[in-house]
Amino acid sequence: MPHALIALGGNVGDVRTTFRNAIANICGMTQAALLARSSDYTTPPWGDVEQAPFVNACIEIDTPLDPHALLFALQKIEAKFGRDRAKETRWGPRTLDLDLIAYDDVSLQKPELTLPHPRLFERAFVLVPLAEIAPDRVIGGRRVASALAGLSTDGIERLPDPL
Ligand code: A4P
Ligand code: MG
Repeated sequence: MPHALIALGGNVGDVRTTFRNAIANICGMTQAALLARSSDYTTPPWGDVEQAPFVNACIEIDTPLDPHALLFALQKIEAKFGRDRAKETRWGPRTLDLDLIAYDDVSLQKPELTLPHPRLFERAFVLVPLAEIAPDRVIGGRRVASALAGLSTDGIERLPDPL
């Protein structure tokens, strides 16, 4: 089955509990098996908006859904966990953001779905958890661990595993 890498982020509410429940929903709604899950990390907010620190993590799944159907399912899950795009600003606070980072070696350049994720290599908050589960994966011609080596990871800290 195809493999997909998904980045999770959030900075409103009990984000780590949201992640746990959202991952269960992802597996249920996309008929996916969870192949890997990174630790959770606290990360300084990225972008122009003044806001609380984020929690970020990454997972790898295999799923029979095609990329568009998978993204649609991820957006439904975001909404289920309180995300309301109509009320938020771009790069602003949110309960749950699910970004599709890569889907096998598929390359797509559509506004509603760009693969691999277009801003992946600018973002240590994605690459740090990704490098924990897939350091040697080559995405868009770049090895994850090498791409991370070129970015600052200041302020990013691994959170202890929950009991
Ligand atoms: N879209 C296109 N390609 C993709 C893809 N590969 N995966 C489209 C997911 N979505 C994709 O997304 C906007 C549109 O992108 C969607 O309609 C989708 O069809 P969105 O999730 O509604 O908007 P967004 O999340 O505000 O935009 P974006 O660019 O995903 O923003 P970010 O950067 O994810 O923004 N700082 C830290 N430390 N950690 C964070 O997680 N997150 C943000 C949020 C800002 N700062 C952060 C973090
Ligand atoms: Mg997003």
